[in-house]
Amino acid sequence: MWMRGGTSKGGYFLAEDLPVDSKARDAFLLRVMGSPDPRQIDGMGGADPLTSKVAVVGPSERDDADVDYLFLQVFVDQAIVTDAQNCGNILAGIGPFAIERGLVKPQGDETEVRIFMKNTGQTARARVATPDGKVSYVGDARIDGVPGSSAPVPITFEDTAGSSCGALLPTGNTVDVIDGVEVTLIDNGMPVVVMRAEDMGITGNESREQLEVNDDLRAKLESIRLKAGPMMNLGDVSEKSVPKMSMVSKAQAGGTLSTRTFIPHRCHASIGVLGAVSVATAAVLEGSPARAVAELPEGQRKTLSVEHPIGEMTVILDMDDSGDVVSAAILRTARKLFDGTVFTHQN
Ligand code: NQM
Repeated sequence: MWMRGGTSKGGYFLAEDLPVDSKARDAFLLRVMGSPDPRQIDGMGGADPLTSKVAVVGPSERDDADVDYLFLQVFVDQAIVTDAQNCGNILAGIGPFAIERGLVKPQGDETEVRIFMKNTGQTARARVATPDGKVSYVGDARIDGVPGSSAPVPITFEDTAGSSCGALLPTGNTVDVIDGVEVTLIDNGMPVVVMRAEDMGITGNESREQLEVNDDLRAKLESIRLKAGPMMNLGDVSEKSVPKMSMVSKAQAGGTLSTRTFIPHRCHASIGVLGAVSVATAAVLEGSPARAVAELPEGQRKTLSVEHPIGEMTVILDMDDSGDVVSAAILRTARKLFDGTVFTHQN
């Protein structure tokens, strides 16, 4: 099934339909997407990392989950398929897909689907509109980066700290300095290097297109990223799509702060879901580069508006008495686009 999940798009497969051997599976998925090729002309991919994504879904054997979800990023212009990152946007389609495929039975007007995210070993809870016992994609929820409105898919994360790096702050520090730039190396669901835009020589108001042609910036970001990888317990990240690189500045539209994020070699059209959760979490850490530019609301439940090139993403953080983030929630939407057979004509 081809679905839009949040601001991403990709192929959703039942685990049982894919080769068990990961080499064979990856070769199959490269053919499906038409990679490696910058245009992905011989496949389903949309010539953008945000539209070259795959979800593998199956029933879960865990007591705390209904389905298991493995996310795979299929690189556009390299023959790489990686499970080294999770994806919170594609996650938005998992609940609807699981119900459509009969893995979860609809329960009344709204069905909760508990999803075990295999990439990071953590769980998310998604609520899916199921009036009349069927998934509905129609509704009033709007998210920036997607035209029109759809049924809401609220998603809650409770245990995302240290998803890939082993700890929220893998170096134990709120601030590290790499190549002379102050950074927060953080993982609240997605490993992200958070730094001030001005320290990278940009204002933070630039468009995706302007940033993507800034070769000097790209080189500086990649140098920091390759050094950050081992510091974040991610090892050599030269062929990985993490950590993401998020440059923050003061909000420009009344939000909490503004972001421009490389994922990691293309600039994100907006920002990833778990990427935004990690940046929002960095913004509440006293002394961090993100805290310095953020306008934070009061209270233990904080609604943070993370601005990005084409709008904002709202992240709701619940904090405990000591100021630690205990859960995060976001609103996404998803839409079934196509259900059918994909051909690979593989020799
Ligand atoms: O951070 C893009 C996206 C993502 C990932 C990326 C995501 C997340 O927007 O949870 O959703 O950072 O590669 O789909």
